[in-house]
Amino acid sequence: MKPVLYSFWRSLAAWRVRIALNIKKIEYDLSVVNLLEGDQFKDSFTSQNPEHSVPVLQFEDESFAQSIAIIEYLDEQYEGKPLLPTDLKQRYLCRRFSLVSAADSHPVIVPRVRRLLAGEYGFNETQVNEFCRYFMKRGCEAMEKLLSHEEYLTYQNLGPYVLGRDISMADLCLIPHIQGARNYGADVSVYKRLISVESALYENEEIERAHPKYHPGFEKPV
Ligand SMILES: N[C@@H](CCC(=O)N[C@@H](CS)C(=O)NCC(=O)O)C(=O)O
Repeated sequence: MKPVLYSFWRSLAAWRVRIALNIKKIEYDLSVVNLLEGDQFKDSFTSQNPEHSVPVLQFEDESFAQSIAIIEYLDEQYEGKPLLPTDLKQRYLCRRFSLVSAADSHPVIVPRVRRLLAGEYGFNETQVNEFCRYFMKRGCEAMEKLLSHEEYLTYQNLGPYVLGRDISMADLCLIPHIQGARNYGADVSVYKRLISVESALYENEEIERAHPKYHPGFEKPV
């Protein structure tokens, strides 16, 4: 039986996991959780994830949540292309880069934060979008700078991805982050290193296929 990924087209965290599943060649079914219509609060979903968030990856009677934890689980459980490097220093660099988006920028732009800003603190739509753009740009700036640090440059010189020759979890975090920044109106063309890695990544079918434009319910961001 195929696993089921609970996902939403706009979710950056679910996007990371779709790429991971594609790279590991794990076939899955998609179940759409419409975060803008409050599907994450339905009892049927809350029993899967009390955090009311996607992604959730369900294997028969076991459910997994938290994109980074899921990616690491898939990497340890499944053969095929690795999602994290085996070298310990490189693994650290991979996690460090990933967490710039997954731990420090993305968590403050999710629907629950946007709802709180608008509902409790009186932010209008423009202010909410400015807030999100600020944090997504901060993430881009940090990632761009990291890529020019010597420890990342050593690997960058070997290939087109964050850690050189092989796609890793760091790339799985970079792809959604850049698009998320664009969605909030950030001019990402200034992040030359990020854009160069992003272009190289989209040449891979596993990456292209995970794009939200192929996700049921996709709406082009305005
Ligand atoms: N740290 C979590 C973040 C999960 C998360 O917040 N997902 C967002 C979509 S990207 C969500 O479902 N939000 C629902 C809400 O905020 O109401 C992960 O990486 O999986």
